[in-house]
Amino acid sequence: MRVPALRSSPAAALFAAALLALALGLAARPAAAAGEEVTVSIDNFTFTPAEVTVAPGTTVTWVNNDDIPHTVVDKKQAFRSKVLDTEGKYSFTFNTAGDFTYFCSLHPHMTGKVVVKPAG
Ligand SMILES: [Cu+2]
Repeated sequence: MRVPALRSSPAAALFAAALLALALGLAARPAAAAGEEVTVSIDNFTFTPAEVTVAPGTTVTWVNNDDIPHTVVDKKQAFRSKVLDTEGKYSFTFNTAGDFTYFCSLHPHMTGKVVVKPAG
C-alpha cells in the first residue's frame, strides 16, 4: 500500500534542511556589515535597542515612535539630530570605529550607544 505522505517526504526533508541552513547562516552573521542599515526605535522614553554594534560604513536610523518629541545627540557631538516629532527620522552613517554614547537633549536620562567595530 502506498502512503501519499511518504512520497513527499524527501522534498520535505530537503525543505527542512534548507530552512536549517538558512537559520544557521543568519545566526552566524556578524554585526551589520559595511553599507548596511540599522534602525533604532524611540518609544516610551527609550532607545531600542539601547546598544547596537555595527561595522564601519553602517547607517543607523532612529525613528521616533513615541507620541512626544525626542532628539538624538552624541555626547562628543559627532552627530546631532533636530527635534524629531512622532514618526520623525534621523540617520547617521558611522564611518569611524569607536563607541558613540548618545542621549536625548530633551530628556537627558534617555541614553543609547552605538559601537562601531570592523566585522570579524
Ligand atoms: Cu526625549
